Amino acid sequence: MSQSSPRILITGASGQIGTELLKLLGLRYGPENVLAADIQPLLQDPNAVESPFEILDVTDAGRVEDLVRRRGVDTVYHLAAVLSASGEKDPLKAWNVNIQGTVNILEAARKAGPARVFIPSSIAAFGPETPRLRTPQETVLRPTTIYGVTKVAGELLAEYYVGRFGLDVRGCRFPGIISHETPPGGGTTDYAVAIFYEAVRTGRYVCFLREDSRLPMMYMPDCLKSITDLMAADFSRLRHHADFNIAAMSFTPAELAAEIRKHIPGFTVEYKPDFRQAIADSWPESIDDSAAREEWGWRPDYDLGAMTADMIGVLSRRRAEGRL
Ligand code: AKB
Repeated sequence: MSQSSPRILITGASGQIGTELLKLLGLRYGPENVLAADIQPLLQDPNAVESPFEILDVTDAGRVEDLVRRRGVDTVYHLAAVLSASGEKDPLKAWNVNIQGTVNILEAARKAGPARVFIPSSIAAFGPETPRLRTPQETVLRPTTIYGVTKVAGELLAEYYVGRFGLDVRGCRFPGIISHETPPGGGTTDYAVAIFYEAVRTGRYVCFLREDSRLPMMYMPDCLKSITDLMAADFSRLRHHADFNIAAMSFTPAELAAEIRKHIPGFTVEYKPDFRQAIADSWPESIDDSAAREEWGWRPDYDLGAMTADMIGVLSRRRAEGRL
Protein backbone atom coordinates (compact mmCIF):
# COMPACT_ATOMS: atom_id res chain seq x y z
CA MET A 1 0.00 0.00 0.00
CA SER A 2 1.11 3.56 -0.63
CA GLN A 3 2.37 5.73 2.22
CA SER A 4 -0.78 7.82 1.97
CA SER A 5 -3.04 4.95 3.12
CA PRO A 6 -5.04 5.99 6.15
CA ARG A 7 -4.45 4.21 9.47
CA ILE A 8 -7.97 3.15 10.38
CA LEU A 9 -9.57 1.97 13.62
CA ILE A 10 -13.05 0.40 13.56
CA THR A 11 -14.72 0.01 16.96
CA GLY A 12 -17.63 -2.41 17.15
CA ALA A 13 -15.95 -4.32 14.32
CA SER A 14 -17.76 -7.57 15.22
CA GLY A 15 -21.16 -5.97 14.70
CA GLN A 16 -23.56 -5.83 11.79
CA ILE A 17 -22.03 -2.77 10.08
CA GLY A 18 -18.50 -3.23 11.45
CA THR A 19 -18.03 -6.68 9.90
CA GLU A 20 -18.79 -5.42 6.41
CA LEU A 21 -17.03 -2.06 6.74
CA LEU A 22 -13.90 -3.95 7.85
CA LYS A 23 -13.98 -6.04 4.69
CA LEU A 24 -14.61 -3.05 2.42
CA LEU A 25 -11.92 -0.80 3.92
CA GLY A 26 -9.46 -3.72 4.05
CA LEU A 27 -9.91 -4.24 0.31
CA ARG A 28 -9.63 -0.53 -0.37
CA TYR A 29 -6.65 0.40 1.82
CA GLY A 30 -5.02 -2.95 2.64
CA PRO A 31 -6.07 -5.08 5.62
CA GLU A 32 -2.89 -4.16 7.51
CA ASN A 33 -4.10 -0.53 7.60
CA VAL A 34 -7.44 -1.34 9.22
CA LEU A 35 -7.41 -2.23 12.91
CA ALA A 36 -10.55 -4.04 14.03
CA ALA A 37 -11.57 -3.65 17.68
CA ASP A 38 -14.52 -4.94 19.65
CA ILE A 39 -15.40 -6.00 23.18
CA GLN A 40 -16.01 -9.50 21.80
CA PRO A 41 -13.98 -11.50 19.26
CA LEU A 42 -14.84 -11.22 15.58
CA LEU A 43 -17.83 -13.40 14.79
CA GLN A 44 -16.74 -14.34 11.31
CA ASP A 45 -14.15 -16.97 10.46
CA PRO A 46 -10.89 -15.48 11.87
CA ASN A 47 -9.00 -16.98 8.92
CA ALA A 48 -11.10 -14.86 6.55
CA VAL A 49 -10.02 -11.65 8.28
CA GLU A 50 -6.52 -10.42 7.51
CA SER A 51 -6.77 -7.21 9.52
CA PRO A 52 -5.23 -6.97 12.99
CA PHE A 53 -7.77 -7.31 15.81
CA GLU A 54 -7.74 -6.08 19.42
CA ILE A 55 -10.26 -6.56 22.20
CA LEU A 56 -11.38 -3.05 23.21
CA ASP A 57 -13.85 -1.76 25.77
CA VAL A 58 -14.57 1.76 24.52
CA THR A 59 -15.48 2.91 28.05
CA ASP A 60 -11.80 2.46 29.00
CA ALA A 61 -10.37 5.90 28.12
CA GLY A 62 -6.74 4.87 28.69
CA ARG A 63 -6.98 1.85 26.37
CA VAL A 64 -8.72 3.87 23.65
CA GLU A 65 -6.06 6.59 23.74
CA ASP A 66 -3.24 4.04 23.90
CA LEU A 67 -4.60 2.21 20.86
CA VAL A 68 -4.98 5.37 18.79
CA ARG A 69 -1.47 6.55 19.73
CA ARG A 70 0.30 3.19 19.45
CA ARG A 71 -1.20 2.38 16.06
CA GLY A 72 -0.86 5.91 14.67
CA VAL A 73 -4.60 5.92 13.91
CA ASP A 74 -5.74 8.84 11.76
CA THR A 75 -9.32 7.73 10.99
CA VAL A 76 -11.83 6.17 13.40
CA TYR A 77 -15.14 4.55 12.54
CA HIS A 78 -16.77 4.45 15.95
CA LEU A 79 -19.50 1.81 15.59
CA ALA A 80 -19.52 0.35 19.12
CA ALA A 81 -22.93 1.07 20.66
CA VAL A 82 -25.84 -0.38 22.61
CA LEU A 83 -28.95 -0.21 20.37
CA SER A 84 -32.54 0.76 21.17
CA ALA A 85 -34.12 -2.45 22.51
CA SER A 86 -31.03 -3.51 24.50
CA GLY A 87 -30.79 0.03 25.82
CA GLU A 88 -34.24 -0.18 27.39
CA LYS A 89 -33.17 -3.34 29.25
CA ASP A 90 -30.09 -1.66 30.73
CA PRO A 91 -30.28 2.13 30.34
CA LEU A 92 -27.16 2.89 32.40
CA LYS A 93 -25.07 0.53 30.32
CA ALA A 94 -26.39 2.21 27.16
CA TRP A 95 -25.49 5.63 28.58
CA ASN A 96 -22.05 4.47 29.60
CA VAL A 97 -21.12 2.68 26.37
CA ASN A 98 -22.70 5.21 24.02
CA ILE A 99 -21.75 8.45 25.79
CA GLN A 100 -18.51 7.60 27.65
CA GLY A 101 -17.39 5.53 24.66
CA THR A 102 -18.01 8.44 22.31
CA VAL A 103 -16.28 10.95 24.59
CA ASN A 104 -13.28 8.61 24.85
CA ILE A 105 -13.05 8.26 21.07
CA LEU A 106 -13.35 12.02 20.51
CA GLU A 107 -10.74 12.77 23.19
CA ALA A 108 -8.33 10.17 21.81
CA ALA A 109 -8.88 11.51 18.29
CA ARG A 110 -8.11 15.03 19.52
CA LYS A 111 -5.15 14.25 21.80
CA ALA A 112 -3.46 11.25 20.22
CA GLY A 113 -4.45 12.02 16.62
CA PRO A 114 -5.62 14.22 15.19
CA ALA A 115 -7.86 11.56 13.73
CA ARG A 116 -10.97 12.00 11.60
CA VAL A 117 -14.00 10.33 13.18
CA PHE A 118 -17.20 8.80 11.83
CA ILE A 119 -19.92 8.38 14.48
CA PRO A 120 -23.30 7.02 13.38
CA SER A 121 -26.42 8.62 14.72
CA SER A 122 -29.87 7.11 14.18
CA ILE A 123 -33.51 7.83 13.46
CA ALA A 124 -33.78 7.11 17.21
CA ALA A 125 -32.66 10.73 17.74
CA PHE A 126 -36.25 11.65 16.87
CA GLY A 127 -39.23 11.22 19.18
CA PRO A 128 -43.03 11.27 19.27
CA GLU A 129 -43.17 15.08 18.91
CA THR A 130 -41.08 15.01 15.71
CA PRO A 131 -43.00 15.25 12.40
CA ARG A 132 -43.31 11.60 11.31
CA LEU A 133 -43.52 12.03 7.54
CA ARG A 134 -40.47 13.20 5.61
CA THR A 135 -38.90 14.21 8.92
CA PRO A 136 -36.88 17.37 8.25
CA GLN A 137 -33.15 17.75 8.89
CA GLU A 138 -33.74 20.47 11.47
CA THR A 139 -36.55 19.38 13.78
CA VAL A 140 -37.62 18.43 17.30
CA LEU A 141 -35.09 16.04 18.95
CA ARG A 142 -36.88 14.74 22.04
CA PRO A 143 -36.44 10.95 21.96
CA THR A 144 -38.13 8.70 24.53
CA THR A 145 -35.53 5.90 24.47
CA ILE A 146 -32.17 6.03 26.26
CA TYR A 147 -30.54 5.03 22.96
CA GLY A 148 -32.12 8.07 21.32
CA VAL A 149 -31.01 10.31 24.18
CA THR A 150 -27.41 9.11 23.69
CA LYS A 151 -27.68 9.65 19.93
CA VAL A 152 -28.82 13.27 20.34
CA ALA A 153 -26.05 13.86 22.89
CA GLY A 154 -23.55 12.18 20.53
CA GLU A 155 -24.56 14.48 17.67
CA LEU A 156 -24.14 17.53 19.92
CA LEU A 157 -20.81 16.29 21.27
CA ALA A 158 -19.54 15.75 17.75
CA GLU A 159 -20.62 19.26 16.74
CA TYR A 160 -18.91 20.63 19.87
CA TYR A 161 -15.62 18.93 18.95
CA VAL A 162 -15.89 20.33 15.42
CA GLY A 163 -16.49 23.88 16.66
CA ARG A 164 -14.29 23.92 19.76
CA PHE A 165 -11.31 21.86 18.59
CA GLY A 166 -11.59 21.87 14.80
CA LEU A 167 -11.83 18.06 14.81
CA ASP A 168 -13.18 16.42 11.64
CA VAL A 169 -16.23 14.48 12.87
CA ARG A 170 -18.98 13.18 10.57
CA GLY A 171 -22.03 10.95 10.81
CA CYS A 172 -25.51 10.07 9.52
CA ARG A 173 -28.79 9.28 11.22
CA PHE A 174 -29.08 5.66 10.12
CA PRO A 175 -32.45 3.99 9.63
CA GLY A 176 -32.80 0.21 10.18
CA ILE A 177 -30.00 -1.56 8.29
CA ILE A 178 -30.76 -4.80 6.44
CA SER A 179 -27.95 -7.23 5.68
CA HIS A 180 -27.03 -10.90 5.34
CA GLU A 181 -23.50 -11.23 6.76
CA THR A 182 -23.73 -10.47 10.50
CA PRO A 183 -27.12 -10.17 12.21
CA PRO A 184 -27.91 -6.94 14.06
CA GLY A 185 -28.25 -7.17 17.83
CA GLY A 186 -30.62 -5.42 20.18
CA GLY A 187 -32.38 -3.05 17.77
CA THR A 188 -36.05 -2.35 17.08
CA THR A 189 -35.61 -2.64 13.32
CA ASP A 190 -33.96 -6.10 13.66
CA TYR A 191 -37.21 -7.77 12.53
CA ALA A 192 -36.47 -6.66 8.97
CA VAL A 193 -33.37 -8.90 8.94
CA ALA A 194 -34.73 -11.85 10.97
CA ILE A 195 -37.78 -12.09 8.69
CA PHE A 196 -35.55 -12.98 5.70
CA TYR A 197 -33.68 -15.73 7.56
CA GLU A 198 -36.95 -17.31 8.75
CA ALA A 199 -38.62 -16.93 5.34
CA VAL A 200 -35.78 -18.88 3.71
CA ARG A 201 -35.32 -21.38 6.56
CA THR A 202 -38.90 -22.18 7.60
CA GLY A 203 -41.34 -20.11 5.50
CA ARG A 204 -42.81 -18.64 8.72
CA TYR A 205 -42.04 -15.65 10.95
CA VAL A 206 -43.41 -14.25 14.21
CA CYS A 207 -43.01 -10.47 14.06
CA PHE A 208 -42.52 -8.37 17.21
CA LEU A 209 -43.95 -5.25 15.54
CA ARG A 210 -47.48 -4.59 14.25
CA GLU A 211 -48.09 -5.25 10.59
CA ASP A 212 -48.63 -1.52 9.88
CA SER A 213 -45.50 -0.15 11.63
CA ARG A 214 -43.85 1.86 8.90
CA LEU A 215 -40.15 2.58 9.51
CA PRO A 216 -37.25 3.93 7.43
CA MET A 217 -34.81 1.20 6.31
CA MET A 218 -31.68 0.81 4.17
CA TYR A 219 -29.79 -2.08 2.55
CA MET A 220 -26.19 -2.63 3.69
CA PRO A 221 -24.53 -1.68 0.35
CA ASP A 222 -26.20 1.74 0.63
CA CYS A 223 -25.19 2.03 4.29
CA LEU A 224 -21.53 1.35 3.37
CA LYS A 225 -21.78 3.77 0.46
CA SER A 226 -23.15 6.50 2.74
CA ILE A 227 -20.25 6.05 5.17
CA THR A 228 -17.51 6.12 2.54
CA ASP A 229 -19.12 8.93 0.51
CA LEU A 230 -19.59 11.13 3.57
CA MET A 231 -16.00 10.47 4.70
CA ALA A 232 -14.74 11.34 1.19
CA ALA A 233 -16.62 14.65 1.07
CA ASP A 234 -14.77 17.97 1.29
CA PHE A 235 -15.13 18.84 4.99
CA SER A 236 -15.06 22.58 4.32
CA ARG A 237 -18.19 22.25 2.19
CA LEU A 238 -20.26 20.51 4.90
CA ARG A 239 -22.73 22.69 6.78
CA HIS A 240 -23.85 19.74 8.90
CA HIS A 241 -21.40 17.23 10.35
CA ALA A 242 -22.55 14.27 12.46
CA ASP A 243 -26.32 14.53 12.12
CA PHE A 244 -27.15 14.02 8.44
CA ASN A 245 -30.62 12.60 7.72
CA ILE A 246 -30.32 9.83 5.13
CA ALA A 247 -33.05 7.72 3.58
CA ALA A 248 -33.45 4.85 1.14
CA MET A 249 -36.86 3.18 1.65
CA SER A 250 -39.71 2.93 4.17
CA PHE A 251 -42.04 -0.05 4.59
CA THR A 252 -44.28 -1.89 7.05
CA PRO A 253 -43.81 -5.54 8.09
CA ALA A 254 -46.90 -6.40 5.99
CA GLU A 255 -45.41 -4.72 2.89
CA LEU A 256 -42.09 -6.49 3.43
CA ALA A 257 -43.87 -9.84 3.84
CA ALA A 258 -45.80 -9.22 0.59
CA GLU A 259 -42.53 -8.47 -1.22
CA ILE A 260 -40.93 -11.67 0.17
CA ARG A 261 -44.00 -13.65 -0.99
CA LYS A 262 -43.12 -12.71 -4.60
CA HIS A 263 -40.11 -15.03 -4.11
CA ILE A 264 -41.46 -17.47 -1.47
CA PRO A 265 -45.23 -17.70 -2.20
CA GLY A 266 -46.28 -19.68 0.90
CA PHE A 267 -44.52 -17.35 3.39
CA THR A 268 -46.67 -16.54 6.46
CA VAL A 269 -46.24 -13.98 9.25
CA GLU A 270 -47.88 -13.84 12.66
CA TYR A 271 -47.86 -10.51 14.52
CA LYS A 272 -47.12 -10.47 18.25
CA PRO A 273 -46.02 -6.93 19.16
CA ASP A 274 -43.85 -6.64 22.28
CA PHE A 275 -42.15 -3.73 24.12
CA ARG A 276 -40.36 -2.76 20.90
CA GLN A 277 -43.67 -1.57 19.42
CA ALA A 278 -43.63 1.53 21.65
CA ILE A 279 -40.11 2.32 20.45
CA ALA A 280 -41.14 1.95 16.78
CA ASP A 281 -44.20 4.13 17.41
CA SER A 282 -41.94 6.95 18.63
CA TRP A 283 -39.86 7.01 15.42
CA PRO A 284 -40.55 8.61 12.02
CA GLU A 285 -42.06 6.78 9.06
CA SER A 286 -39.97 8.53 6.42
CA ILE A 287 -37.03 10.92 6.28
CA ASP A 288 -36.17 14.03 4.26
CA ASP A 289 -32.52 13.57 3.30
CA SER A 290 -32.11 16.64 1.08
CA ALA A 291 -29.22 18.10 3.16
CA ALA A 292 -27.17 14.91 2.58
CA ARG A 293 -28.09 14.98 -1.11
CA GLU A 294 -27.04 18.62 -1.47
CA GLU A 295 -23.93 18.66 0.71
CA TRP A 296 -22.22 15.39 -0.30
CA GLY A 297 -24.27 13.92 -3.13
CA TRP A 298 -26.09 11.14 -1.23
CA ARG A 299 -28.19 8.81 -3.46
CA PRO A 300 -29.35 5.31 -2.45
CA ASP A 301 -29.20 2.45 -4.98
CA TYR A 302 -31.65 -0.05 -3.41
CA ASP A 303 -35.41 0.15 -3.00
CA LEU A 304 -37.64 -2.48 -1.36
CA GLY A 305 -37.87 -4.68 -4.48
CA ALA A 306 -34.14 -4.68 -5.29
CA MET A 307 -33.14 -5.23 -1.66
CA THR A 308 -35.60 -8.12 -1.18
CA ALA A 309 -34.53 -9.89 -4.38
CA ASP A 310 -30.87 -9.65 -3.37
CA MET A 311 -31.45 -10.80 0.24
CA ILE A 312 -33.54 -13.80 -0.84
CA GLY A 313 -31.01 -14.70 -3.56
CA VAL A 314 -28.03 -14.68 -1.17
CA LEU A 315 -29.79 -16.52 1.68
CA SER A 316 -31.34 -19.12 -0.66
CA ARG A 317 -27.92 -19.92 -2.14
CA ARG A 318 -26.51 -20.23 1.37
CA ARG A 319 -29.31 -22.59 2.33
CA ALA A 320 -28.80 -24.69 -0.81
CA GLU A 321 -25.13 -25.03 0.16
CA GLY A 322 -26.14 -26.21 3.66
CA ARG A 323 -24.81 -23.04 5.34
CA LEU A 324 -28.14 -21.73 6.66
C1 AKB B 1 -32.27 0.15 16.26
O1 AKB B 1 -33.31 -0.39 15.86
O2 AKB B 1 -32.06 0.40 17.46
C2 AKB B 1 -31.25 0.58 15.25
C3 AKB B 1 -31.42 1.99 14.83
C4 AKB B 1 -32.58 2.40 14.02
O3 AKB B 1 -30.60 2.81 15.16
N1 AKB B 1 -31.32 -0.28 14.10
